[in-house]
Order: sequence, then C-alpha cells, then structure tokens
Amino acid sequence: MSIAFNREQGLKSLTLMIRSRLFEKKIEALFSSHEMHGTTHLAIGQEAVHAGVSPALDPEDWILTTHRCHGHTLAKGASVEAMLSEFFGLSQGLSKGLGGSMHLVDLEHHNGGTSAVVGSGVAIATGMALQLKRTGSHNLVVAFFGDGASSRGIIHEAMNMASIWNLPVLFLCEHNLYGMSSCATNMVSVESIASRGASYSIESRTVDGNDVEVVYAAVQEAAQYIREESRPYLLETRTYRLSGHSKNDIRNYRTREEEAAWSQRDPLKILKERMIARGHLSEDDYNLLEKHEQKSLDKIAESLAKQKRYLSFEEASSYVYATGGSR
Ligand SMILES: Cc1ncc(C[n+]2csc(CCOP(=O)(O)OP(=O)(O)O)c2C)c(N)n1
Ligand SMILES: [Mg+2]
Repeated sequence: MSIAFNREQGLKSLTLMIRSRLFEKKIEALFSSHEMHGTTHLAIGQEAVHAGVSPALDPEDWILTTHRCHGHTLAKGASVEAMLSEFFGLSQGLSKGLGGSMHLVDLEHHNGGTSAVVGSGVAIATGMALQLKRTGSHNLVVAFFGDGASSRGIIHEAMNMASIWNLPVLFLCEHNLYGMSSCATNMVSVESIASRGASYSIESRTVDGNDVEVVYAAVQEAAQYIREESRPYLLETRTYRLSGHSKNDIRNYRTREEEAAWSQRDPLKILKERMIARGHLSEDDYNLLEKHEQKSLDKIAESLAKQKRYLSFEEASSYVYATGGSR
C-alpha cells in the first residue's frame, strides 16, 4: 500500500530529505576538519524512513531513537540551529551541549531521545507506552531500532510485554543491511525481521524503506491500528546505509558495486523523479531548493562555529549523579 503525495506534500517531504542529507554532509565535513568532536553516525540513504515516519504521526506521539538519530530528530521538529548547537557543544544545544551527535533529546517535540546502548531505547519506549496507556492518552510511541539490534534480548522482552499488556508502541525496525561491518544475512536468523512479530502475536509487515510514500502510508496504517485496536505493531523498513557505519569507515566489508546498485534506489532520487513525472517539480526547482537549504545551513553553521557559549562548570557538574560512601 502507498499513497501519492500531492505537490505540497511532495515538496515538504523532499525538503525534509534534502535538509537531512545536507545536514549530515555538513557535519561529516566539520568532524573531518576537527571543528566538531567525538563520533557520529550518518543515515545517508535512509532519509525516506525518517521523512516518512514522523510526518505520519500526531505531533504529540513520541519517538525514541538510536545512535543514528539526526534525521529522526530533524523530522520530529528540532531546528537545525538547536541540533548544530549541540554538535558544537554549546549550552543552547538540545542536550545543553553535553551529549553531542549520539545523545539528542527534544522533549518539546515529543522526542524522548537516543541511547548509544544498542536496543535499549526500545525498552524505554515500551515503558513510556505503558505510562501513556495508564494515563488514558490516545498517543503512541515509536521505538526505532536496527537489524543489528533486532536480535538483542531486550527487544524480545519488550515485544512480549507490549503484547501481553496491549501497549501503544510501534516497533520500527530500520533494516539497513548492516550492523557495523556485519551483514544481516550472516547475523539475523530470519529473512524477514517482521516475521518475528508472530512470536509475540504482534501484527507486522515489511515495506520498502527507500520509498517515502510507502513508509508514510505504512506508518499511518500502523498508527491507526495501534489506536483503534490498542495493540502494538512491528514495521520493518528495508533500506540501505550509503554512508559508512561511523567516522573513518573504509567499508571493506562490502563492494562498491553493491553501493552503486543501492544508489540507484536513493530515496531522494526516487521522490524527485516521481515528482518530475507528475509535473510537480522541475530540475530547476530541485536545484533551487537544494541551494536554498545549503545556504541557510552554511549560514547557521558559520555563526555557531564562532560562539563559545558553553555550560558553566557548576551547571555541568550539577548533572553528574554519584551514589555511595566517601573514599
Ligand atoms: C549493547 C551494545 N552493543 C554493541 C554496541 C556497539 N555498536 C554500536 S552501533 C552497533 C551496530 C548496530 O547495528 P544496527 O542495530 O543495525 O543499527 P545501525 O548502526 O545499522 O543503524 C554496534 C554493535 C553498542 N553501542 N551497544
Ligand atoms: Mg543496521
């Protein structure tokens, strides 16, 4: 099942994907030039998942994301400025500059944040779903996880609990074929991760994760099911990480031919060509859109790079919790 975006929906979706792609290319360059510190995980090639999921939800539905979280955070409503501030370590950043790329929290936009511990966000999301149910909310939680995470025990425990307690949670697997350097074909016991839903009596399906219209329609359908049936749902999106796992990944665990084949199914290319065929976009419109996004991103980055508004030592220390006796 899919829907055909009208011109306005298509432009909104394309703009979001272009913004996400350019944002990640920008930070890749800033990490390489050591203007940003720590590590980062890019989701280049996976934009149709984040651009398809959050816009299909109610704004007050929650998400809990993963270490590969930039696009999820942007799509849920965070501004480029708040995100880049966090990457530069500035006090006005999403996590006051203390978290960086992997720890973006944005409660204002109902984004519970990320955890670098693979799979753990799914347990937190399930707990949040329990709270939503107890308070009679009609909202749900989306728990993002990857193919690598899919075999972790915590995810199976969470699915079992969500099923027996009828929790409003959408388990959203982003199957990008790899967990670091390990290919899912060697690491996951089933061809279809969605098929694991049956073990927990959870309704599930697999969709093309590179087609934003397909993802959008699948999430709308899943969200409606969760709200109407008061049951969890498992959605597997099949996509591909065109970038490396994290910084300095030379990707010697896969071939350049495989990457070239997936580039033909680049989610931005799919939507762009479809919109041109429908008469909703021209090449010039696309180039203008890209230029506009790039200009605005460069301007924000340039201004933030000069700032030195870090958290005071006192405030930063106040977030450190210690238990136990004196030494
Ligand atoms: C519990 C745990 N084990 C291992 C790691 C190291 N690690 C970080 S990312 C990653 C791969 C995760 O793969 P997947 O779930 O497919 O997500 P993707 O990176 O493809 O988005 C691993 C093993 C970790 N952070 N946490
Ligand atoms: Mg993966």
